[in-house]
Amino acid sequence: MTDKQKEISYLDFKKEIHQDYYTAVLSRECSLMGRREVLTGKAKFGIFGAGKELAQIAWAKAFQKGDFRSGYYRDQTFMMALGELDSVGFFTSLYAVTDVEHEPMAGGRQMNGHFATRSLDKDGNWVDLTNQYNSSSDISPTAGQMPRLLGLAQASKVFKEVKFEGSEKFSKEGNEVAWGTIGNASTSEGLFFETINAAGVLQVPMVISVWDDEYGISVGAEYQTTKEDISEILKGFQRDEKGKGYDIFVVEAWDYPALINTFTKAGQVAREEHVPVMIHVKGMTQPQGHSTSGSHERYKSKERLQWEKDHDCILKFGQWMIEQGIATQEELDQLVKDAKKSAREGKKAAWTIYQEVPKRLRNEVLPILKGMQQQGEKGIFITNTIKELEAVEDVEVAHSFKAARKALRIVRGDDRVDTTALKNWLAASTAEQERRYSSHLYSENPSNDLLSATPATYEGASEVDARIVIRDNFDKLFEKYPQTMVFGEDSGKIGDVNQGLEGMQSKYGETRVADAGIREATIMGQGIGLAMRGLRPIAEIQYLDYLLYALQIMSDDLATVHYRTVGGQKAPTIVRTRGHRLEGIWHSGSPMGTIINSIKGMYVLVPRNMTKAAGFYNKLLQLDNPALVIECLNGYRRKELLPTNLGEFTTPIGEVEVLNEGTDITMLTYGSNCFIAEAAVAELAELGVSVELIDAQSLIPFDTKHDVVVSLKKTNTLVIVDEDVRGGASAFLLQHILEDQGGYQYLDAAPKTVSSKDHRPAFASDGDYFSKPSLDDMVEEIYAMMNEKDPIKFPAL
Ligand SMILES: Cc1ncc(C[n+]2csc(CCOP(=O)(O)OP(=O)(O)O)c2C)c(N)n1
Ligand SMILES: [Mg+2]
Repeated sequence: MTDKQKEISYLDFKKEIHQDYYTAVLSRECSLMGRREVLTGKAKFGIFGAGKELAQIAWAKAFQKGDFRSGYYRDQTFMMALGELDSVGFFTSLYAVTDVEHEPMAGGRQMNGHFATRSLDKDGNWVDLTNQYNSSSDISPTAGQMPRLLGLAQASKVFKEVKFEGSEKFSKEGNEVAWGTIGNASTSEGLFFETINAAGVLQVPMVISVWDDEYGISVGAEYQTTKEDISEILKGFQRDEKGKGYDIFVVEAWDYPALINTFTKAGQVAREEHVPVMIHVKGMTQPQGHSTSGSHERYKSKERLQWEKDHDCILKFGQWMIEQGIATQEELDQLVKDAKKSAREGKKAAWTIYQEVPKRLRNEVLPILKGMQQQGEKGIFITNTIKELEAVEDVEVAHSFKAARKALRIVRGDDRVDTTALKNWLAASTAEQERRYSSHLYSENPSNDLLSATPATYEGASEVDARIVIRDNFDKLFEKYPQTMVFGEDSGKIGDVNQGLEGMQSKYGETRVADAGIREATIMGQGIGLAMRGLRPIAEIQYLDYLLYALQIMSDDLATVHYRTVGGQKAPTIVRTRGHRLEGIWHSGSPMGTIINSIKGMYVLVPRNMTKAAGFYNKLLQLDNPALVIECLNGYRRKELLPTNLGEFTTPIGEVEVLNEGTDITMLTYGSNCFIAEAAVAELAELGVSVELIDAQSLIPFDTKHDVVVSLKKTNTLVIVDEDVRGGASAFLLQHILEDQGGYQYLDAAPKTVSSKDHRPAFASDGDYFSKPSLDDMVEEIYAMMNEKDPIKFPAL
């Protein structure tokens, strides 16, 4: 290298460090200003990354395009260092701007500090993820980012083997690293330990950094972590002669060169060797305390507060730059000045953006209200409402709505006040808000036609044990879609506990058909992370009752991902499980109400047989929404005809099926109950009752064509039979039928739900008989309803 070249490279080196200092200070200034915005009432709540800047600058240097982040609310500096967040974006998120052009992370749906990049374009199609920095969308529950991180990392391993049309958008030969961050206190969560163990077993390219500031809000390390030291206690995970494991690094939060070395090394190990790495960053601080609710002076000692001041990573970084002759104090002062200016300008620009919608709406509604004020006798009474709306300083959208709705109530009954314009305004503006706050709960991709279906064909078909239908259908799916894979407890070697995957592992390999440890939450996390990187995972949960272990992550992460990013990310994970009419407290197969009410955003499908189930899998792989499919555990040995168009036929989603036509009463049920109900229907026929039996098939979405009400128009009587507790799925179905379908208009008797006892079902056949609705219960309940209608024709039993 010539002297000139050396000089240039030294200048570049210096420039880069100056830039790093600037970014760290910009991030800090945003935090400080952000806190003030909350305290002065312009923003609702703020949580910031102050005291954790420097490690994130180092991390960003090791983070490559195609890599994924799964982190938490302290990572603003990292996002800034990558160029994924500027001061305007920081403040649009703080103010909760809903326009994704200006707040691309969450469109104002999440509180600030919940970072994301966009994996989908405006039409919902994947962008090239290998050509951008990727941050999976954060969630607030502590350690909730961990299960997804596992899946994001595993995807790289899968892409080393799996290729398909379009897969080059997701991975370059599996070369990507998934980087996680977590606070020291959050490592106390089970999800953290479950993920750490699973990643060690799977040996995936995952780097997990612990940002250790010795606190979790006010609770110190002595209450959080054994020996108060997470890397110390995880030493057993370190790789050594006894086996594969982790590399574990410890580094101080203010040591710039050491941080850069550590993150670079960690990235190399994970990327090149597919060995997971943990980086314990010690000595982080919280100069502003935990969040805008409360101050840390309340719970930190004077000594600790002083220590945090002295060990502030930006202060120490600046001192180091001066000591090394990399910057003068004047240069640092200038960088601080520039950063402050950018933060201030960003804040101002963001506030202007934020105010656009509320101001526009107020400007629209005020003239309408003023017009009404002049009319009739009551118009004048809206004067105060108008004045109040005019007087609001930091106007919000709701102010205009409240005024408009109040005005309509005030002028009610006065025909001389023309309310047409106001009502039109309300209708149009409500639709606008609907898009702003309620879009993208489900995929809005126009190609998602849920109701179209290809029927199963049966020329020359023979009867088989129903598990064969499932198995042979999966075989076709794995052949047809190289991006599909399945994993779960006992799913691999033995082909699941009911052999619906028999032989699949030997045919498609251990990567695509895999056994997993007993760890439902991270099985779900694998499903989420893999799906976010373009694969089509089928995450298998062995029995429905154990879904509860994964329900939190399903509810908080999987079901919300599309909604919380306003369509910017998706995870079309298929969750496969088996349940319905099982026996016992923890093998009930029935907690449906708990499930459906916590995973809105996913489809919940309850096929009564294996052909229906297979048809759902076939359908789901044509769609891009996550779904839960609950197969009937007692259905695998039933006989079913083996369709000849395996992998092709589909079950429509959101459509009920009439299993028996009748005229006296409509009986709605689903899953394994269909078979008991069919027997009940046969016996009721002998008693002179004609039952129309309907299989719901799909709980979310339920009966989108409103076929149940068509049946009610004929029978005028409704009974819902459910194996769940009272107020569970039966209440959900009843509300749909009565409210959404207006079913109450056609009833000439009170609708009835037949459900289980409130306790968990007791064990064995007798426990089942006395806990869940039996055939006898169904027959008697329905007969009693008929008796009430016509005691002569149906004399009391
Ligand atoms: C499951 C869950 N429990 C509680 C909270 C409330 N909470 C938010 S942050 C936090 C402390 C986290 O501390 P730590 O992991 O050390 O991160 P730090 O804020 O110190 O960076 C708590 C208890 C939460 N968000 N989620
Ligand atoms: Mg902490």
